Amino acid sequence: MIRFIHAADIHLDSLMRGLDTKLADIDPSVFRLSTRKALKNLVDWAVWENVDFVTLGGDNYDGDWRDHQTGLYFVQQMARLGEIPVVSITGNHDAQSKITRTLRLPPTFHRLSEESPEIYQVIPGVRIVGQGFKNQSETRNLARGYPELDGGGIKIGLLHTSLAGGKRDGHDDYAPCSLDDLRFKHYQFWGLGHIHKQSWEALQGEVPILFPGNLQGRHIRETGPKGAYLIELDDDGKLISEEFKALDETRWEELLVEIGAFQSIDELWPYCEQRFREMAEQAGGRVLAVRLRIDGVSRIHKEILKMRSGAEDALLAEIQNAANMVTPGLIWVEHVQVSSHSPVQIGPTTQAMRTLCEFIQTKAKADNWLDEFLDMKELKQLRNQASYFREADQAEMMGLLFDKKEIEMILAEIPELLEVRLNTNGYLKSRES
Ligand SMILES: [Mn+2]
Repeated sequence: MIRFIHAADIHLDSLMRGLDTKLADIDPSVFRLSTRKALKNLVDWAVWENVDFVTLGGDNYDGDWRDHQTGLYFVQQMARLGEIPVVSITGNHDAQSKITRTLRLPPTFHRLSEESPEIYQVIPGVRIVGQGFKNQSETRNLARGYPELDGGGIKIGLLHTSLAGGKRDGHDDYAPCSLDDLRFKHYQFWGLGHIHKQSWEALQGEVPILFPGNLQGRHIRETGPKGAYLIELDDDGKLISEEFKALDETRWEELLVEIGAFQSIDELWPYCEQRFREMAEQAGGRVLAVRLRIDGVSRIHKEILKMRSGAEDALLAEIQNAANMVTPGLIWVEHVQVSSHSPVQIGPTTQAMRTLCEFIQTKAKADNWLDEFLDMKELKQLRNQASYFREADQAEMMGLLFDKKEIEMILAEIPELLEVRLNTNGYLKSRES
């Protein structure tokens, strides 16, 4: 039996975007350092479990190191693994051509070739096959070049890929391949990287193919627990067990608050408190970044809008206040999105705006104009320019403007913005009374 941990997309020292944690009274460095802490948690787990080896599916780094500290931290953690070997490949973020600084790694750390698929015997009876990215934009099907291996023993494939199907979850289409490309190599396990959402592409009764997801969520599109998998294979390479362990230090979550049943806005705050309490319990003491969405048809909708119409966002403050009451210093309310409505008996202006609102939301979601927009060559040119940003987080923020879900969210907020501004000017009020 062999036991190993597969992780990917560590993105060490990735900067988190838009950290405005003043209201939450949380030191932003808690978030900034969390990719480091998550890596430390991974190493602690591997040592505790005394695994046979660790595999890393690419994007160990978020980009070129700002200075040697990033590399020093990585090497230090690899050294803490002691005798446990590590086999790693490069991905688009840490492609060979991107990283300009180097540091010597422990002899137990092996980085597979970027030139061609390399076969590496990590421990007796176990061979790992993989090829890293030489350049960021790897559009070839790398998997196709992986060899079918003769002889006994366990064979594990490592690959950084978007699989088939083009852009997936907002990730670029790199080293595409089909599941069959992987299956037909007749390995016993495939450890992938690149897609930040964890998923088993194949599991029961098949060759297991795993995206472990990234090790640490870095923004609101990377919600929920993040971590790695402990895999046990028997001597024939058959999967005995798989265990996910959350290794993230901070966590991003979305919280939907339905206000339909509320008669008074005063009921909203204790309700939020209760929901925050549940979230904090599930997060096991981690610091949370929460994006809250208020939805439903309710009389309190107008009051909610009024609270955010001033120079300061009183709504955000009151919701942050609810979070602080149950979990001081643990929850940062990252954003409050309002998609609720007032009940119907309101005047023609509001009715017209609701029609507009529905139009925008339906179009944003139902039509494929967004896909067509995102597919335009002009936009692709802009997108390529984003990769020239020296700072990875700037490139990432730019990248979000090419993210379908993010655009949908921005569009969905237009009616709310209109309504807030009309309310501020007293326009709706005078027309309705
Ligand atoms: Mn990647």
